Amino acid sequence: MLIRIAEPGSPRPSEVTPREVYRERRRWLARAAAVTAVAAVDALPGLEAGRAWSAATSPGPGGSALVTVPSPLSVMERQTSRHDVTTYNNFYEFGLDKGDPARHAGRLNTSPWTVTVDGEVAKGRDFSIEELRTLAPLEERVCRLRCVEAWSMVIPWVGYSLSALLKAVEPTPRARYVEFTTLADPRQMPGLSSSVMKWPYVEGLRLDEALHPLAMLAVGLYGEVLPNQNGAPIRLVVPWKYGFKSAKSLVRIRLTEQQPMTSWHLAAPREYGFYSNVNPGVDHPRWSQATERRIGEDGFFKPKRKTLMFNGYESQVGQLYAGMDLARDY
Ligand SMILES: Nc1nc2c(c(=O)[nH]1)N[C@H]1C(S)=C(S)[C@@H](COP(=O)(O)O)O[C@H]1N2
Ligand SMILES: [Mo]
Repeated sequence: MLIRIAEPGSPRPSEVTPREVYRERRRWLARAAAVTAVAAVDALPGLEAGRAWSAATSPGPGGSALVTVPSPLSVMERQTSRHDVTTYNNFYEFGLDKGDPARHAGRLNTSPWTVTVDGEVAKGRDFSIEELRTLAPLEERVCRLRCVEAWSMVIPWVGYSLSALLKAVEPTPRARYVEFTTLADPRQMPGLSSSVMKWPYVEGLRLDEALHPLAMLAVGLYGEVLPNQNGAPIRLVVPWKYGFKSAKSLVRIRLTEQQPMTSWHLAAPREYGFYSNVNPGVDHPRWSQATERRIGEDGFFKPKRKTLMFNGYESQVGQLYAGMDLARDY
């Protein structure tokens, strides 16, 4: 029985044999070493800026503080420690282990950074990260994040509703979906050598979901600039959907008429649908979604907590899915 207490499988597209995992990791480590060398050379021209920035975004207290107002959309729940939030991560571009992003994302150069907003919009253009940090008042908004792997955290994000950006670019009447593309730079991201999915990492929302106030662009957490491993310099947070919808290190936001393809759906269509709403009633084909382990709070031997419909945000987002069969549109 004790063996069964291990974590549920991670959301890889197919069952991976230990030998494949081992080979993958070995290839990855070799790649990581190569990237370190390249990054050192690349850092030379912009050394000053790069150094200032990586100091500001390195994990641990003392990062650069952000001025925030409290959000009315926060949940009043015990927050996961900053240590757990910044050391237990999924960011496959930096490796598959939970500790890999904290170990390897420090080299990611997040300045300069632009996000292209285009597609079905009247005023599409590039936004610099500086512009994005000041586009709307920064809220400290405490949200639950429920990973598809059946663990969860409660995180005080810093950011604002994605709708502020979407409204600024004026969606055309044809816009029905939003596609989010994240950085894929093999010189900075050793995990791209892994074939677990096609890069870049792409996610999508229906436009009405994206305009819901709870859908957030985050530029910080715990009152400070976002650490690289959490998706610096800007990432999506969609608290009523499984964590993988909350795409990190965004470089492009495109409004579309057609439903975008998403990386996880492409990798394993039967396991990951377009909607990916947190739903305790619809199991993942390989494990239950009925319960979850709250990181840092529930020990392995404590009973797991029940997963809530839409991750506890049902009263706020439920009407977005009125009349839909959520077992089919999973
Ligand atoms: N670009 C990118 N974004 C990503 C991922 C990833 O691998 N790459 N992992 C996702 C998953 S599975 C989860 S659970 C959350 C984790 O966010 P956190 O590490 O800040 O808690 O990021 C999501 N965003
Ligand atoms: Mo996840």
